[in-house]
Amino acid sequence: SKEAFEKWHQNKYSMFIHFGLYSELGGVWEGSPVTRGYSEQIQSFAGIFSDWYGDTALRFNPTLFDADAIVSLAKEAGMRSIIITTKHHDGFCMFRTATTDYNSYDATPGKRDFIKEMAEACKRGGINFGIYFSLIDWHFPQAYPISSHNCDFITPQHHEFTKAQVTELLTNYGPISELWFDMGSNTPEQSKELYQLVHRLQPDCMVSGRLGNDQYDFSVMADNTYPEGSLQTAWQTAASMFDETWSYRSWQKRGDVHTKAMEKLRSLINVVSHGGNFLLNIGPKGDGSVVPFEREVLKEIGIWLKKNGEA
Ligand code: FUL
Repeated sequence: SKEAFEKWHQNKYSMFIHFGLYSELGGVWEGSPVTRGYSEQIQSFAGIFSDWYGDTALRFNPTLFDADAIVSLAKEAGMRSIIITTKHHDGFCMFRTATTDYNSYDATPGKRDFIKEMAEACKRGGINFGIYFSLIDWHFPQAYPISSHNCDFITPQHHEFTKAQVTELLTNYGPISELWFDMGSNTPEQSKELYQLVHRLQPDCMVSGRLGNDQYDFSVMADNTYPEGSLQTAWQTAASMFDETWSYRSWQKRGDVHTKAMEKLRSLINVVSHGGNFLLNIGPKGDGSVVPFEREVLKEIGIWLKKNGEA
């Protein structure tokens, strides 16, 4: 609806969070840095067997993940919503689900539901809450193992599985401002069914264009790209701190905070002045803590926005 769009459009500047089992690996496999590809996709880029990768869950214990502290940081940065990965291509669910044991509640020592923690913290902090959901799932039985694409087609079984998970996510965690579907190569019928399911459960939830087949409420630019001018549609750019990865990478050369803050601030102004929404990503470490460099960048942007009357 027009109201839902207006409300979403008001977010303008939001935090994206890539957090999952891959955060524990931090871009390293068997002692060596994996330099090919995004670190959240290390399972595929390092050619790791599913069960070996899954063993990471046994030591994934993010005791320093503090959802309220992340909400405070987002607010300090001038951000109005948080969108977090519920499940990336690896298929590991960061929420308690009845659909699979491959989730942070059942498979990790801490028995955590990070989506619940984040949803509740956003509510307490008075900011909007949205979720990222990958339509690729390398852990799903009918998916090709160790492939960057089980998105060549989505089997009927996988589609049912997705619907069950989406239903849980839109039922158990309060209002979801946007559902950031990623990498769909659904059939037109599958996309349509998911789009309708979302709106039946939460009419105001905005659906991202990566669901595919023109079933969307806002379109998403390619990663880290910016359109030439204003667009005729609701749109968003998602940006990572470093083009090479969205999730934490222990060996990332980060450089200077001020330079990065100015770079991202320019992107934010570019996007918002052309009518888009801007998502700026952080990739917490496996212990759940925010990387100090990323925290400092966000704080510096927040100070600039406050000084200039924008936050
Ligand atoms: C892409 C994904 O393949 C990346 O890993 C990342 O999540 C980015 C935001 O979207 O399509």
